[in-house]
Amino acid sequence: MTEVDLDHHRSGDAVTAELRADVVAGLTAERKWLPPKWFYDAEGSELFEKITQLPEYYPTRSEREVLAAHAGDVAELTGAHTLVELGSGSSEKTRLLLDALTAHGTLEAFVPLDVSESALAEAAEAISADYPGLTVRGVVGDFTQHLALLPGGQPRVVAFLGGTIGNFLPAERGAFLRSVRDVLDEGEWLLLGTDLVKDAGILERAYDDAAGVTAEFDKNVLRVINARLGANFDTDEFDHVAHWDAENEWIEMRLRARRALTVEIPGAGLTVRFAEGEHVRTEISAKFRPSGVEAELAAAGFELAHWWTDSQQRFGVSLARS
Ligand code: AVJ
Repeated sequence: MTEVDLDHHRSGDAVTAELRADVVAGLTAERKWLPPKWFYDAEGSELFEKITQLPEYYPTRSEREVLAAHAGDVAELTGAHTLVELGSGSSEKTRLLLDALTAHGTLEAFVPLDVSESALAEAAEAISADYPGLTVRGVVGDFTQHLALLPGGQPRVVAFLGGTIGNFLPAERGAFLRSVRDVLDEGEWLLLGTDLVKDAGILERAYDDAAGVTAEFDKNVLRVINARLGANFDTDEFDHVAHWDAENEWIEMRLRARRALTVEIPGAGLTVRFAEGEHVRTEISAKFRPSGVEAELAAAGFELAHWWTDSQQRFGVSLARS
């Protein structure tokens, strides 16, 4: 298979330092929390790929339905020369966009960006092999920090799919959309996937599947802390919880201590105590309403050009112009 060079925006030591800072901030807080980006080491990225195939986890299938129906529209409307994908993971659904943009004849470069080097390398190599003539430039990085130098000829489409924007808190969301707008020139595009508000049972099952894959994915953050910071979390001492917060309209994933525990995290210089039943918030996954998406895009300086949903109205995709 072809080797694709990846750009690295930070060293392994810098990543560990960042994890240390997040662990200190999150696990010494009154209400403990950890940022969801730490799920995605090689094993976590694989677990997420398994999640996307679970019967209960509809977002991937619903978004794929939208992209299958409208990738051609995206190609025609944007005439993109570069497709940038933030949080690209396996870039599996992205092939629908690459196919349409290739057929349209304008596409020159694909720039996937992800925190997981293993997922990125695999995706970049497979796509490079399958799309001869396409320049593939993978970037290992964090989409909240490494947007400044998005390479590639204009116009660019920045795709942020899967509903990952829902992992931000509302205030962070605005700042993030603004930061994307700031690196784009006028007339460039954002393609944004947003999971939609729906029945609480459907949502909770999507984040707490019967086979227990999401529970393993959730607990993977503890394995990452063990590996990078020499901690002694025992994942069997925690239960996975998926709670629909109807007021905030987000799913909250938590790890709940089964009993009172003390955990040593030498790499962060911490001893952390958990009361029985105490939880760590590991992810929020906000769900959206169409009017809210449009308003948030407008507040960040984007104009909504198109809004598409799947046949069951579960997932929305916006094409917005800067
Ligand atoms: C990859 C962030 C979109 O929030 O639905 C899946 C991650 N968490 N199951 C999501 C996830 C639990 C997922 N995103």
